[in-house]
Amino acid sequence: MNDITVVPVPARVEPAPGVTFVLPADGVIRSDSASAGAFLAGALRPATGFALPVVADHPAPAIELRLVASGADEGYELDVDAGSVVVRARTTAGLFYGVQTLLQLLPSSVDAATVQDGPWTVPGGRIRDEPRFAYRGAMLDVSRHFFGPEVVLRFVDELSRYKINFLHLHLSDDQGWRIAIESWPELARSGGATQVGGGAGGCFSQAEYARIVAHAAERHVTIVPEIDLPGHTNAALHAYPQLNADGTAPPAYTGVDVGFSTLTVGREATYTFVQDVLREVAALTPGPYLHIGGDEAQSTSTEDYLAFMDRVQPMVTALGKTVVGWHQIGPARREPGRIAQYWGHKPEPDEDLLAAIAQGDRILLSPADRVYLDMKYTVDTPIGLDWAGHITTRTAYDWDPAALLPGDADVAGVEAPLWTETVATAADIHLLTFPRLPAIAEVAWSPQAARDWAAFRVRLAAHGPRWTLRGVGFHPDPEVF
Ligand code: TNX
Repeated sequence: MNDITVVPVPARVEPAPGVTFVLPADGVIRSDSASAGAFLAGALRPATGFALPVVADHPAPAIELRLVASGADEGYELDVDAGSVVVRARTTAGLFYGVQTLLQLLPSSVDAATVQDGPWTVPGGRIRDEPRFAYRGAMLDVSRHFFGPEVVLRFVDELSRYKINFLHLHLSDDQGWRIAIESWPELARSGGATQVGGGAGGCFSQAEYARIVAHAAERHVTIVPEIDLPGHTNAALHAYPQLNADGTAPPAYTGVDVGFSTLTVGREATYTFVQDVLREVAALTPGPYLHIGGDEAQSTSTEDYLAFMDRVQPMVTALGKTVVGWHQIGPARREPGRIAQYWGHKPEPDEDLLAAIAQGDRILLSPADRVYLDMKYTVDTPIGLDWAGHITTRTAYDWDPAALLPGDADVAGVEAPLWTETVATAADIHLLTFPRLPAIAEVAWSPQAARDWAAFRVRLAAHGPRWTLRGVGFHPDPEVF
């Protein structure tokens, strides 16, 4: 295990020099979790061509997934000797992460979709691993450009390989509404019919959203839906004239400006609308969080903003969910457990962030100059923005989440947002996401003391061939490859 290329790097690795496990063609997987066993077998069968039956009981299994009584929430132990591989974890999430590590210990050809030559070797030794942060997230903006369920499912597959456990979907913005709401059907029909540049847009049906939630859950990824309020609401205002103070719907918006739209804080219709939307979205979402945006409400007065949030945040709590908002929500009276998502990029402390910290919010770190996946890598990147600077893979990797905020901040974790003003295709998503997202996954998962750029870039480079086998394009960052 000396030269293993696992990303994120495990907390502890003890190599057993000279010891190698070779997966036998007639190997059996014994698993205490049917889902974890099936997932592992499903990942191994295409490239190995082996049958790899999954059973609950076997005297000499090649690979064993064992649920045990102790261990961290998402932690696991992986023991590899000449005769067997054993993963031990207290939770099925832990088993899943052990399985992801095991897949990365096998030759990269294991990621091929068709049968390849072995031998299917795993270096001997022991790994003991657990995450640094409980929240390890990515965000996809499906509003500026719409991406259908298949693209999102593939995105989830890739995230989960790097032990990312939350996918935040930015489901509404000025340019498009992306989740069908049965009580307000024009949101999907008319609010969803546009996107940046004037394309046809689209909108998830509730069944499609539920399919994304279920597919993600199988990979231990929790969906965090965002309905951005009270700004970023032109698509809703366009769909429903009665949400507008003068009763007139604004035209659809296909540009990339921000800050021009707002719900009308003094109108009752606004709260009927918000309540209905949050109720339906909460009912479709098994995860604990409902993200209500709150950013860039530049057309809402401060007084109106606070009044709006005073009314809307308790709705989220009453629906049994925990409020998440962009850090501008900081001055608004908090609900229990609230998370404020920090997306600043300036060295000086942000007043809204400080208000959130002072109220005791948990802080989710999305510093725009480190983890905004929509920033260009360099001036030559063909798509992307640059308002927070250029972000090379090294910039995304080389920082410590504990050192970013004042010492009393309660850091929930790290999330990398991909805004899609300039992102129109799955290939565009891949270009901006790889290799930066795996770098950020390591920031969120691995202990700071186990991380170091020089070693990381070597491990990361080994993933290029795997992405190619899986049909994932990536930026060939010259500092890595
Ligand atoms: C800021 S980050 C925004 C988004 C844009 C993004 C582009 C945040 C909460 N708001 O509306 O898409 O910049 O990088």
